[in-house]
Amino acid sequence: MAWTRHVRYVLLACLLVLAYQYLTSIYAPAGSHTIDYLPESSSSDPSKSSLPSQSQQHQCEHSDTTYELANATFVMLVRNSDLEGTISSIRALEDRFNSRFGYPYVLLNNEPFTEEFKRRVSVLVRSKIEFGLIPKEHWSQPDWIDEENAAKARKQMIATNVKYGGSVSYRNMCRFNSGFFYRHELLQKYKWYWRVEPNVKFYCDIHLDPFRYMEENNKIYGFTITVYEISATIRTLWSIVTEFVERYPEYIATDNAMGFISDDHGKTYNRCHFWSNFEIANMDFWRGEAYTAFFEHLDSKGGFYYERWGDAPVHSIAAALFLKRDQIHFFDEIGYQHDDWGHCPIPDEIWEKGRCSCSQKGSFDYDLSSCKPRWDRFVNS
Ligand SMILES: Nc1nc2c(ncn2[C@@H]2O[C@H](COP(=O)(O)OP(=O)(O)OP(=O)(O)O)[C@@H](O)[C@H]2O)c(=O)[nH]1
Ligand SMILES: [Mg+2]
Repeated sequence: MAWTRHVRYVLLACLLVLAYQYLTSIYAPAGSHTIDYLPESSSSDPSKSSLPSQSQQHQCEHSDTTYELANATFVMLVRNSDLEGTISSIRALEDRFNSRFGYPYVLLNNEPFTEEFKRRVSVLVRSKIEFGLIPKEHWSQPDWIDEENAAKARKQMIATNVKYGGSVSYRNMCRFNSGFFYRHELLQKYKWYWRVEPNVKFYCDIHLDPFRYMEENNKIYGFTITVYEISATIRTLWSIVTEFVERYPEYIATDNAMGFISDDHGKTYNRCHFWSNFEIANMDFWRGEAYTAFFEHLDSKGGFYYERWGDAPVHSIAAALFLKRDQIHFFDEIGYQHDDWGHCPIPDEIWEKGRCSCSQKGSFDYDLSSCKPRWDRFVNS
């Protein structure tokens, strides 16, 4: 009868679909990852990508699609006491981006993570999550630092109310983020990272895979917020950078972004830096010859302890000097909040496409403390 033939065809079709899914799951290439639906950046031109249409989503729910993830991970440096803030950041990131992609996480701590911490965080994500301990030598004031001088600087910063001015552990953290995180054994297998802090917010759906975007567009360093550094924390930093530039002119990129961080062709630093609590970047840049020499030069001067150099100006100055200006990328579509300052996309089409929950009027971009207007002038110059 016609209907039994019809049933046979349907069964045969189902069998073929199952066999296909089985074979593709076995032969998926290393580094590729099966996800619920095809992220837009699988198109050859990521700038033209858009959310899959309802019909694509529907179709993809029924047929697995393999998507090649970048060689990338999230990195979080956190304490056991940051548990709730860590959960909140990961939850936001998963909701707005990663539940559709499945990038892994590496969490680092200068003390062993508790079992409770690992359990509460691991349950949040389907992707791989690893917990690492930072070696002591990457997280301590070196012996050759003159403690008397360092203590004097801390005392003075306390007296003048410099944020974290009296803290040695904050200085260890800044030095670690400047010169060591990318050397951690758990990060060796990765090229790209996205730095995430506890208690940050992500306001918009992130449709485009930022890692793939960076890779496919020859970008090295990505940011969302740029601000002025507190002068008291970097008194001698620029003169030491200038010394480096004079000694190693070969590391300075042609067509670099010096014009963004200096208003007088390098004579002085205007204190603009990319806020490093959010960073999407290529770790091979930090691992490379120019930055390695740069970090060693800075570290040898002791300013992480005699002053309070932050990893943000250190990274930003390096990116501005050793990269071509168009290798630095502003992620307008990533609505993001850290403490009191947040970036909300100003262009309506980006804000609407991201279904952003932030107020465009409240965006830090055009605040007096923001360097974004300078960045805009620089890129349009
Ligand atoms: N494991 C560990 N992580 C730390 C320590 N101090 C800071 N961190 C982490 O380092 C990052 C930066 O520290 P924050 O205290 O947020 O510093 P900040 O962003 O300059 O300042 P805030 O405005 O307070 O956020 C965060 O991811 C912290 O969780 C520490 O002593 N141990
Ligand atoms: Mg912070």
